[in-house]
Parts: sequence; C-alpha cells; structure tokens
Amino acid sequence: MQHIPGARLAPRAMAFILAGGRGSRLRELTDTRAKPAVYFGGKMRIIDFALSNAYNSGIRKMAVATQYKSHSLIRHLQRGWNFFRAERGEYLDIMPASQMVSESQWYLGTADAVTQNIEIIDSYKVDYLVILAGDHIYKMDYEVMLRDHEASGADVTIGCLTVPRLEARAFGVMAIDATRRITGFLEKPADPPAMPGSPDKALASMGIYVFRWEFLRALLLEDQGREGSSHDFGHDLIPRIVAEGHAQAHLFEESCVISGENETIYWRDVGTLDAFHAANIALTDFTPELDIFDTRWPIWSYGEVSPPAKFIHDEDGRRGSAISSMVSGNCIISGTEVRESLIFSGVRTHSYAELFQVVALPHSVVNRRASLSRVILDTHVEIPAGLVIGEDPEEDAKWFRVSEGGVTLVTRAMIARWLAE
Ligand code: ADQ
Ligand code: ADP
Repeated sequence: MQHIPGARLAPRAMAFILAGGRGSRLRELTDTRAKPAVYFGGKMRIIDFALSNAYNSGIRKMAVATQYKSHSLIRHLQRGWNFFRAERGEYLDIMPASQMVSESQWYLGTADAVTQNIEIIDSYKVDYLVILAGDHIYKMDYEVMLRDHEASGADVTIGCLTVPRLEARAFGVMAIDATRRITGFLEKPADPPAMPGSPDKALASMGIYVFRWEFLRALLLEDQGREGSSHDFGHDLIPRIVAEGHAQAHLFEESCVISGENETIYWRDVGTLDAFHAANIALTDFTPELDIFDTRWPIWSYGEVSPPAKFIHDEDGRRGSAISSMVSGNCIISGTEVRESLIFSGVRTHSYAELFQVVALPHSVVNRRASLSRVILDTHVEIPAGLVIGEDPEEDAKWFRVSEGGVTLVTRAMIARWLAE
C-alpha cells in the first residue's frame, strides 16, 4: 500500500494478542480460566487492557491466540468484543490452538502461535503486526510505537520499561546504545545486567513487538524448520534479531497514556496474588495511579445490563455501607460494613458482616457475621455465616490459599472442603 507521510499507521496494523499462557502464580484463580480472563478493576478482565489499547490506538484488526483453559476467555470475547464490523474492515478473530496445522495440537511457543495462523493474517493484508501479551494492566498508544518503528527502519521494535534490577529476572533484559538500538538481550537472566549509571535498575522487555508483516512472516517460516528452536519470541526470535539484524527499543514513557490528573507511568503484571490484590485495591485510593474513569482512553469490556448497586439497612437498623470502595451493579450490600474494597457485579453481603480490603469477584456471597480482611473471593464463592478470615494466617492456611504477603484467596472448592470438615 502506498504510504502517505503523516498518515496513521494503526489502520494498517493487526494486533496479535497472545492469551494462551497459564499464569500459574495466580494459583487457584487460574484453575478454571487463563490469566487474561481473570477479572480486574470491578468490571473488566485483564485482557481488556491490551484490547482497549489496540482499539483506542486505531487498530481495527485483532487476533487473540488462546490455548490454556480458554472457555471463560472466549465467552468474554464473544460477549464483550463483538462490535467489529467486517464490512468496515474490522475483525476480531479468536484463534484457538490449533485448527490450522495438523502435526501439532498445541501452540509450541509464542512465535508458533503466530506461525500457525500465517494464512489468516495474510488474508487481512496488513503491513504491520503488533504482538501483545494479554496479561498486563497499562494504557499505551501503539500508534506512537508504530511510528517509532517506521522511523528507525528496524526489523523489530520492542516495548520496554525500567524495572528494579532484581525483578528483571522475570523478563527479557536488554542493553541499548544512544540511538536505542538493542545491543544485547538476555531472556530471564538469573543476574540481570544493570542500566549504565543505575546499578539498581534494568531495562525490561514488555513482550510488545512491532514488525513489518513481510519481515516477520519470513522469519517465522525460517524458525519453523530450525532445529532446537522452542519457537518462542523471547527465547529464540528476539535474540537472533539482536545478534544478526536490527532490533530497536521503544520506551514505554514515550507512548504511555496519561490523561487522568494524578496518573503516573503505570504498568503492572498482576501475576501474583499479592500483585493482583494490591493493584485492585489501589483503585479505591483517593487518587489512584491508574484512572479507569478516563473517558479519553476508555477500557472497553463486557458490561451486563443490571440494576444499580443497592445499600440497605437490615431489620435491626444496621447500615449497609461502603467507604473508599467501588461497588458494581447488581450488588446488594445489606447491613454490611465494606471498607477499601472492590466489589464486582452480582455480589450479596449480609448483616453484621465486615469486609476490609476485599476483592469480591462476581456473584460471590458473604453471609451474616462473617469478617474478611485482605481476601480475594473467587466467582460464586459463598462465605458461610460467622467465618473469620484474615486474623489468623496459620488457621486460614489450613483451608485457603494464603499468599506470601498475607492475602487469602478463597475458591468454591476450598469452601466445599471447609464445609465438609
Ligand atoms: P513471559 O512473561 O514468560 O515472557 P510468555 O510465557 O512467553 O511470557 O507469554 C507471553 C504471552 O503469551 C502471555 O500473554 C501468555 O499468555 C501467552 N502465551 C504463552 N504461551 C503461549 C502459547 N503457547 N500460545 C499462545 N499464547 C501463549 C515474555 C517475553 C519476555 C518479556 C515478558 C514481558 O519472553 O522477554 O520480558 O514477556 O512480560
Ligand atoms: P468466569 O471466569 O467466566 O466468570 P466461572 O468463574 O463461572 O466463569 O467459571 C470459570 C470457568 O470454569 C468457566 O470456563 C466455566 O465454564 C468453568 N466452570 C465453572 N464451574 C464449573 C464446574 N463446576 N465444573 C467445570 N467447569 C466449571
């Protein structure tokens, strides 16, 4: 396609969202659903952030590669992301592993998830592929990154951000020169190299890659036949481009969307129970670092049609209240004191119950006189009357999942075991 200088690049790009990984550090929260399908922020799921970023950036062709426990994720995409119109050139394709290639049932690695769908991507006639992970919380304008890619003429442009050096063990870590060309790349190094002049910091890959499709296509076909390759971007393709071609770093601060008054550069991998709990509860702060009320960069999701949240006195006149909290629709808070908590839709709480820093996922129920502190309730969990969680971690750990940071996750299966004893 002829390129007009200054014209937007996002309409010529496809976003390919990798949503097949398990996210095992979220423990039982990902027993029944993939990490991108895990709920976040009162109404959304984690994948809504990557999809909304792509949509708000002007990208109208998207593919979501699914694999591990994909039912909940696929159902969410079908309900919430069904507004794309093929006649306007808009597509959102769900690409389960693997209907296309006969020899392997599953996607072998992240690059293989793209390779197995080459023909579908070809059919959309796009010039760029923006590869994203479906499991991070952030707001970013990929148009800025696409322009950066075009300007440098690199083979690949990698989104990156500065992280504490020791945390970088979980990431691809890179060294760059003054022109931001990547001169070294190590996938999940045990001893991450520091940034020059900042011994405690490292430059980490966000797992966001921009390629020209023609270039990536050839690279994938070459990698497919390569012996010893795990067909993974971080392990195989990126190190090879850094060594043999031109890989360029794109700094997150260049394209991070900051529109709320108190917003800062915000990116979270809510990959552990502690990180998940903290990031959700932080939304109830007086001035949260992440503004989900931002209408200039809305986070699209599936919103069910439901009655508003209701707060009621019980028959003894005890007030149902929620302070420094967020409460979704279809909730009934009856005679319960809720503080610093995030309550998803369809939750019911009853008299004399107390909730402090609770993340209550949809349709969970808290019965009378239960007291919960720093707890995550999975969907449809029913907390029995009088149960106290969060006061005695040793006792809690006998039945529930207590994290390193002292957050307790409660699932339906755990309550069933507790009731059976
Ligand atoms: P990881 O965080 O380890 O490293 P990885 O397991 O490669 O991420 O998963 C990336 C994304 O792909 C996730 O969204 C995951 O759900 C999905 N995924 C994993 N396996 C898949 C498969 N077989 N099919 C489809 N989807 C799959 C990567 C990079 C690092 C970088 C971090 C940033 O390798 O260099 O620093 O992401 O988080
Ligand atoms: P969601 O994550 O979409 O809210 P649920 O929490 O209700 O969905 O369930 C998560 C996943 O587990 C879904 O794919 C659902 O179909 C599946 N699931 C729910 N309950 C059961 C069950 N009792 N046995 C098997 N699978 C279940």
